[in-house]
Amino acid sequence: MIAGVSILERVNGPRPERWPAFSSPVRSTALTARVGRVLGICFGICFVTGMLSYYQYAPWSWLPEPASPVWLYRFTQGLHVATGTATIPLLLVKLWSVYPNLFRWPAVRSLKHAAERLSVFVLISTALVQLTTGYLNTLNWYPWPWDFVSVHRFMAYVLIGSILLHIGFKLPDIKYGLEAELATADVLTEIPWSENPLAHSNAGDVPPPPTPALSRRGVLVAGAAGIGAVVVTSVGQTLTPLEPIGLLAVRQWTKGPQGVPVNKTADQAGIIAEASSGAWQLSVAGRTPYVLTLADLDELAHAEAQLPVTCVEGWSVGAHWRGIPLLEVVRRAGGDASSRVRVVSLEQGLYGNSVVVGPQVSAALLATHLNGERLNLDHGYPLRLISPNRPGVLNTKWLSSVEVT
Ligand SMILES: Nc1nc2c(c(=O)[nH]1)N[C@H]1C(S)=C(S)[C@@H](COP(=O)(O)O)O[C@H]1N2
Ligand SMILES: [Mo]
Repeated sequence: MIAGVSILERVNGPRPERWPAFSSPVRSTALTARVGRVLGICFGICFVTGMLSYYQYAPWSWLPEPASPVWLYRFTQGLHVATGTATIPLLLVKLWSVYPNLFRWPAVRSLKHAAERLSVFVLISTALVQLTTGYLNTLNWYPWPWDFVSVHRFMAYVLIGSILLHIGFKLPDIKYGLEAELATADVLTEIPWSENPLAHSNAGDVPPPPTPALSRRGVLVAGAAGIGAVVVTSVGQTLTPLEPIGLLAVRQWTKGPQGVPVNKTADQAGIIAEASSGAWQLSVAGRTPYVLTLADLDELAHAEAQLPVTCVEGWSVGAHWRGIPLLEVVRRAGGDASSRVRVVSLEQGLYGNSVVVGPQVSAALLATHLNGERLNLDHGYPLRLISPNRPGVLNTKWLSSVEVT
């Protein structure tokens, strides 16, 4: 204490007029800053992996996505969904650690403070919407009228911008909080609050109740356990050995034909009659157009590959494929490895076609067999595209034609 000014007042400035009437000894800048650091890292990973995923939908022509390592997208998208899921409980802990600030009075103390509050408001509201809708998306549930993909992307920019602003505003607090040691409640009750440098509480310098409570470490451990539980029970949808405990894993390899989950069934796509017809043909357009019949497929399907199916929604599973190298089909049409190839499904609409360029042209298969069996109708019988290091949504099922340009 220097002339009646507490450490807190020196760090925080003079006391506001009214303080919240509740507090917890566990809340502190030290806790908030540590949780915030992990949260920031998760948001960062989620943002970068999300942008990588968007890139797959519209790569620049001079920078097509590489075909190897084949598992790269599986890794980045699994990470995207796992960090996004972990962020939900993390954000709740972070909000809990600071929410008494909402009740401080006066609510706005300066122009800078008003700007800071506004950026926090944007940050929290965007984060809550982004995380909830993102999580519902992994459940394959879209209970809203807007286009998920573009809104998710737009909100990601707003979110990352407001996070950077928030970090900028809070830099002194962050620095202080990370340098301050995490104390236990016992320590806090032994030292008079006003003299305890660790008592730099976000809730204001209200003395904590003198009762022993959960320690700050306890909060961290409980938070980590909660996050761990959420992640471990959902990540089985991509880390397949964890599938048996995948309580929150929506798609599981054991719950689909041929050991691979199905996103859209042949019935849902409305193509059962056409796809299972004996008169099915693949028409190949190019300098030398031709058609392939069911019998031709059997003759040509000699290539094998181990390639994962990776859904943007976060599930993925490794699979063994047999089929015709796409490049062979392209060459026969007069194209080569530098051709631009459009693969079209019997199913019309959003996911009914996929463009293959760059290294993918030489790496992709037109698959007839999955895990040792002829393709199940739900997996794209009689012929589907399967390409490495790409979102599942680009691996069109139930092909009807291939266009080589
Ligand atoms: N024609 C067509 N192909 C499609 C889809 C689709 O809806 N229609 N879904 C895609 C999506 S989102 C994924 S994740 C993969 C999943 O393949 P699977 O259903 O064989 O597991 O198929 C892709 N191919
Ligand atoms: Mo998907």
